[in-house]
Amino acid sequence: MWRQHDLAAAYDAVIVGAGVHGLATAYYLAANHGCSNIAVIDKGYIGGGGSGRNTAIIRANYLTPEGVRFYDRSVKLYESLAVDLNFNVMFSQRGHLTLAHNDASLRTMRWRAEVNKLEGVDSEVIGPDEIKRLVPFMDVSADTRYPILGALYHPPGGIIRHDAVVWGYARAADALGVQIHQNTELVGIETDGDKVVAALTGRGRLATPMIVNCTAGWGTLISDMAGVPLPIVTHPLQAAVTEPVKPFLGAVVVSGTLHVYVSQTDRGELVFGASTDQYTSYSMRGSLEFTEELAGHVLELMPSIAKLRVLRQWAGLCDMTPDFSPVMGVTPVEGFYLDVGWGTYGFKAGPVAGEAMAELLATGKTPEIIAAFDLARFADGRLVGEKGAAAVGH
Ligand code: PYC
Repeated sequence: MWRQHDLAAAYDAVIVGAGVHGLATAYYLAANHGCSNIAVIDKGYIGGGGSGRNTAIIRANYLTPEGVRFYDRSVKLYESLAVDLNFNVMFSQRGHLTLAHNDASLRTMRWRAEVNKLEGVDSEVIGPDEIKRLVPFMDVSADTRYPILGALYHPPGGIIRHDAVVWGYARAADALGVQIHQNTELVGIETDGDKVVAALTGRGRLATPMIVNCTAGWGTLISDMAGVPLPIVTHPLQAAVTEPVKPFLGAVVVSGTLHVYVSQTDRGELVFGASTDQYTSYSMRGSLEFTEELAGHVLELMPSIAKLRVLRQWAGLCDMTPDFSPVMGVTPVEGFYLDVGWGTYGFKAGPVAGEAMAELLATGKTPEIIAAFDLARFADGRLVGEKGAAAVGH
């Protein structure tokens, strides 16, 4: 799939983080701009961080025009990814439903639907009868504790095989000459004045004029190495998967009120997630509290699966920004670039983030599609508030 290399003394760019963001950036640098003297380094293994831990939901039904345009480009890239990478990424656009159980969330769904439509994204608010047609087992009657008043329905949304995405990018980037170095930890960033000159790794010094921070969880620690503090706090987000059962759940179903989202994999397992853990931590362990709370919420939504057994649970790390939008682009340190702060949205943005970061590195110009996500917005008061588009309670 990809080769092992000795570390070279110098690279045109060093990308930190071999998840979907880092590998996609490397791939598009090589594929779109002919730059392949690039090292992607990771302290662990390919896709071992957020890329292997998310619940693989892809969607573009965001709240702000900037967010909708950005994630829609990602959905489009995902749609052609299997062909582009010659690797089956199993993208299943089975539709995405965000349930509203009260007037306030129905209003937000209407708002999102209108912004989506204005940006050419297929989303609409539907009522209980239509929800029942799409998800027949769902109790849409008025007798439940949290009656379902409607939902934001987003037909292009769905799920993907997240490991395949990471492996596909790694394989394609490798074939174009990019070097991937696993078990290679960044331990420092050498600067000359305000300019990057080298990435210092546990395995040696890599001379380079460009370093891209494509990490999740450790985004702030890497940026601190360059002297660029970030307004980010890190929270674990847990998820769980059940034993497989016959296919019965077509769409992805999200309920912000009940703090639960669920989809059924092609193997028949139900993949569940809930809210981020309330404490900041770098822990990626599951907890009993989470499973108990999740089970309570799930049973409010789907009482009929009470006997289903949980196979395993895990956690990933979410770098939360004040406005729930990422931090992308240049920094005050020349040659140090950011692709961080993904909160709970990172995996779905991988392709568009990679494409845009590659363009920035290759041309020196910030692409319009990421201009709103710059670091300077926090000082300037230009926040891009995406909290209302979260699947996850916070
Ligand atoms: O934004 O769809 C989402 C999501 C689901 C789980 C975490 N984020």
